[in-house]
Amino acid sequence: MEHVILPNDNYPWWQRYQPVSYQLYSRSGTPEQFADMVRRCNAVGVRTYVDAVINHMTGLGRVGVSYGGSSYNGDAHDFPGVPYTAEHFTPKNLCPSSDGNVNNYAVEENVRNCYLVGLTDLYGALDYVRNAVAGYLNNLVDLGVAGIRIDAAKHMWPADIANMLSRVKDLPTSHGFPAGSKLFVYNEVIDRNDGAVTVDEYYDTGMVTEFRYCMKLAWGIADYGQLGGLVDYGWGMARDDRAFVFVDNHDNQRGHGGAGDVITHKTPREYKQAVAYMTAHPYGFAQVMSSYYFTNTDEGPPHNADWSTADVVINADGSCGGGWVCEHRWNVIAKMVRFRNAVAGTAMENYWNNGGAVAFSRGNKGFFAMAKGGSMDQTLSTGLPAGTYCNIIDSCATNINVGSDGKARIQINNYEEPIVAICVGCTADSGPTSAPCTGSNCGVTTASPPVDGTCTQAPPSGTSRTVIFVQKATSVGQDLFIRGGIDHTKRPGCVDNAGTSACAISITTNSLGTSAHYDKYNAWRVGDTKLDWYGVQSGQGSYNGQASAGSPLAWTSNTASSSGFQSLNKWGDHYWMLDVNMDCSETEQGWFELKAFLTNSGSGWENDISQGACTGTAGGTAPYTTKNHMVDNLYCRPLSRRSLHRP
Ligand code: LAG
Ligand code: CA
Repeated sequence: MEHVILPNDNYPWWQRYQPVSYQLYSRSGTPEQFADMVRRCNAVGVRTYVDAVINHMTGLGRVGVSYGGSSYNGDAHDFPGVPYTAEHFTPKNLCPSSDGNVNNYAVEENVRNCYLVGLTDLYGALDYVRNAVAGYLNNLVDLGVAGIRIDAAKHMWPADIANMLSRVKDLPTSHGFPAGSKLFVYNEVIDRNDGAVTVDEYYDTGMVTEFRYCMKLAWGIADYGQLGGLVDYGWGMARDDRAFVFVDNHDNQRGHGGAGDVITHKTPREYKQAVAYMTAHPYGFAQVMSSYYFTNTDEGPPHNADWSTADVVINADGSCGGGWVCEHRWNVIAKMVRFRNAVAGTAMENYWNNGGAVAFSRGNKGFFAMAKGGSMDQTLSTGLPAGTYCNIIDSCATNINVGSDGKARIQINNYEEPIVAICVGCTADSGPTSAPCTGSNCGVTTASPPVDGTCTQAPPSGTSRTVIFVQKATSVGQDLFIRGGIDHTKRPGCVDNAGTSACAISITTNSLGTSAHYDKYNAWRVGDTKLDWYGVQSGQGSYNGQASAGSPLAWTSNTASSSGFQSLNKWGDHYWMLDVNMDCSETEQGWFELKAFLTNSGSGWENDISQGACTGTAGGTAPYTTKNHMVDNLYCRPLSRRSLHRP
């Protein structure tokens, strides 16, 4: 959103927390650039979450013109870019503090009706304000944003938030969200059992930040003996399915809100242990922080000469440069996110802690151990089936053998990364495939937030973007589909039902565009969750009453001026295209079959195919022969078949 511009303070990071309008201009770019980023991220399974500042506008005394041209005047309560005028701000008589500012956290009305650090407080009880905020959120939803953090939610009345959210539409299926998905919401509430406002008041409006967790974790990393008490409901910590947890955030890592007793990237060795423990531990929905380096606590992000935010520099080794820390790319952190996804939905068991080292299992799916001093040697119960596992933290350089009694000798000898994480199905560079997110929980409903991992919005690991072109010069009005999967004779459990057949392959379709040219494609790809042999799927979208006949293709061209232009089409007109994320684990070692299907006085099924062996550098031998097209999905190749060919 547009925010104040403060050259005299060297454009501090907290400019952003003084909104001027809901136009998406900021130091980071334009609305068009934002929309483009979200679209491209969604296309590769990366979701976008927006920090929504809806409790207030600018501070008193702030006057100027913002990035999108909107003027602002805090003292006059004048924000024509929305527009908001004085009557849209909380009436003075509702705030019990003498100077009008929040200054007594023991009194609810003080916290919620007064001005937080002098920021002009929006009157969320008004229909007009609720509608303006919902308009902003609906614009984000239209652009494909998956969720929001509600800044300063503690300073808003839960009923006002609930009303605003009730006006927000479901997430668009055109961006790959399952029908009925809701905006993911987490409420920022700093609660240490030290005031009138508590986290449980926000359970109906989404998840809620759990700042006690930052402290408890920091204490535990300093003294492993305390890790066992990480979650302390006696201290009022949020319910497991509502807690939004993190090691540090943008405020408390630099001494702003919720600071004190927090570990940050400035002590990397401790930070890795803290993030590892958080991601291994089942409590809450975990957020991984990604920062920029700073010395001054007001300092903004790396910037260009005009103070606009600088691009992130990615070094040859995958780390970040240009002033960006990119904790999420650190080895331990990236690997532990995989571990968390691999063990999602399991409980913590076999907990062991000797004060200097800690270990536990996650159901029968994973086992985690960590040694404060850098070394340990202990035989422990892992909860895992017997077998040989490898430590994903050291990229499988070391093996761990679990005996038939479930026990294993756990040795750590690594000062910088003193961690062992093993999980069923995990290899050096991949975790097992988790189930794709289906149903209304994927976007996170405010009523029942999801468990991360089981419901990550990104395609699960093992999912690959797959684009299929079929060349066919069709007649006007004809539509082309593909059907496919695995031959019924090759697998048990194959039935004529996409939802249950073991021969159908899970897909999520990607948008190719929103212009009228793609109306049919967009209508038919709704609910198309399988590449299968059986025609229209139950629940699949229809176009003007016309049912789909498989997975829809869109007519494309390589001519830039054509309405069907697609940059991936390198060949010409009439290259019908499908763009999906495919669950590789359901292919035959990366192979799958398909055939085209032409409707509207078309011939139906494409003729049988007699396909020779693939040649060229990517060539491989199909697992069986078929009368259909046999496709070798290079990105779905398992390690054993990947060799040097993986593009
Ligand atoms: C939050 N959570 O409730 C944010 O996480 C936190 O970063 C925001 O404060 C705060 N709420 C308001 O959105 C940040 C800085 C403040 C800054 C404020 C507004 O931590 O330091 O206040 O954003 O930009 C600044 C000055 C104050 C001044 C105020 C208003 O530091 O001295 O009174 O602006 O002009
Ligand atoms: Ca308020």
